[in-house]
Amino acid sequence: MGHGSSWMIDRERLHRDGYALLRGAIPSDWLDDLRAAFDAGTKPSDQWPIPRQVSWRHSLVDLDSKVQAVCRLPEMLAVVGELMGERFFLSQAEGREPLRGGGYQTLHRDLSAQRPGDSVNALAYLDDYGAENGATRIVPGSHRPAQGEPFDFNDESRSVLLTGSAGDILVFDADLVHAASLNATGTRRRSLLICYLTEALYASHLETTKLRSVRMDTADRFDPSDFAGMLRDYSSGFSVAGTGAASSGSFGVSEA
Ligand SMILES: O=C(O)CCC(=O)C(=O)O
Repeated sequence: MGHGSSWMIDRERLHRDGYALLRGAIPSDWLDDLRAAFDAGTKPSDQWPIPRQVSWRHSLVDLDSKVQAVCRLPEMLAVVGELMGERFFLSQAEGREPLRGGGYQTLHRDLSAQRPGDSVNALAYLDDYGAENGATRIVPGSHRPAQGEPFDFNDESRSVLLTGSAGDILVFDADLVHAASLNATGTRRRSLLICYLTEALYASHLETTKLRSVRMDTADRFDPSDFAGMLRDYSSGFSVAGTGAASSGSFGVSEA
């Protein structure tokens, strides 16, 4: 699995669902270094420019070379580019982990900035994740609500709990409804939250880098056409759990 593999993507499904779960996207021999970078970069809530939630561990990792490599994994950039549809840049990368007894979030959207699709986020999991340690819930297709149909963020009937392994990456449109869950056991669930924005948002990004503790160079530009050859239309072969836990299969993307 993972690095160097070719991935087949059902473009229509990606746009309809608003996310893809790339299983095993991070080369497994990177994971120890990534976990060490996460642990080394951990800072208490009150040492961030804007205090962070105390029920989470937050880590400053954006200068780490392996983290930077994850942010540039071609498979991920291909999916980001497909969702975005125009040139984009890496805006933020930080480490986050729900602590024992913490992590639970109400369903929410991270929100696009100026137009639907101009912001795409990714969660790169550094530990196995599931119902017991604060896995992410998502509501497929919730990123483009029909006009006049507000989403009830307390309604969990369409939410799907993702489960999977260290090395998976969830890529999602910033308007997709999602949330973290309670980490009841305290089993580690380190992740990297990675944000990409369209090039048009670069000036506003620069205005808030200090507040967001962004130290890395964000000058690189990525063009969807650079990754076009990596995605193929693929209309069958997906394994999708029904309602409830998505314990197997890939969503929107399948390894070739
Ligand atoms: O880590 C997760 O599972 C989701 C985190 C999230 O949605 C958030 O912090 O806004």
